[in-house]
Amino acid sequence: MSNPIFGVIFDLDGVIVSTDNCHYLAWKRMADEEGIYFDRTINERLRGVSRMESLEIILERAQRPYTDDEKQAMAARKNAYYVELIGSLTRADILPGALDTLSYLKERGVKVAIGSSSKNTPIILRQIGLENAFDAVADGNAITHSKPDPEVFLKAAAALALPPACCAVVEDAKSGIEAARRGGFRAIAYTPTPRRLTNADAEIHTLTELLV
Ligand code: B16
Ligand code: MG
Repeated sequence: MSNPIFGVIFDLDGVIVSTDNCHYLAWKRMADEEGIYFDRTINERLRGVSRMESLEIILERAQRPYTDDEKQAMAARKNAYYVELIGSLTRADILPGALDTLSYLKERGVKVAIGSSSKNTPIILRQIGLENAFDAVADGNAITHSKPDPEVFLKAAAALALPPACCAVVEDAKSGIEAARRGGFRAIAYTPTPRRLTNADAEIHTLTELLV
């Protein structure tokens, strides 16, 4: 029998709000400027992965090696493009079912948190008007190891004062599902478009499937 769930930790990008296209457009602009091939298939590999690790994946197609200083500058440039794009996010960009699901869980006394690799989490939550909607927020600013390391989810669970075994993690990325499993959480894969995430404990296609 599985443990009762007293907390739900939501990934941000791809679960609460769809920023994937903003990440894609920002990386694409930077890659084009550098003459590095980049497409949406490669972009899929960046889900849940930290900014610097994402850059390393993009640089697999580079024609020359880049110094650490150049890499820092490229990541900063991409982030500036990204921040410009997320500046136009509004409440309308919250993904379907997210608000109803949050209300439902809160009404039942279930704690809710964010567990995101993104250092831009505070900006995104402000843009979509959810800065006060969660009992805890753990993000890329609070961690030294990004997904698939469980650190961000362990921080979120600790902030909720709950053990991992009593929390579910809702994730759209392979790295996030692996992080949840490694941390001892119940791993729920959220795949709005058909995209099997193996190793999850459960798979949902709409967030309202959590309303049970
Ligand atoms: P930033 P999540 C992740 O957010 C994104 O999925 C991933 O594509 C991005 O590289 C990462 O955040 C870091 O984002 O550059 O804003 O710090 O899915 O863990 O909420
Ligand atoms: Mg995600």
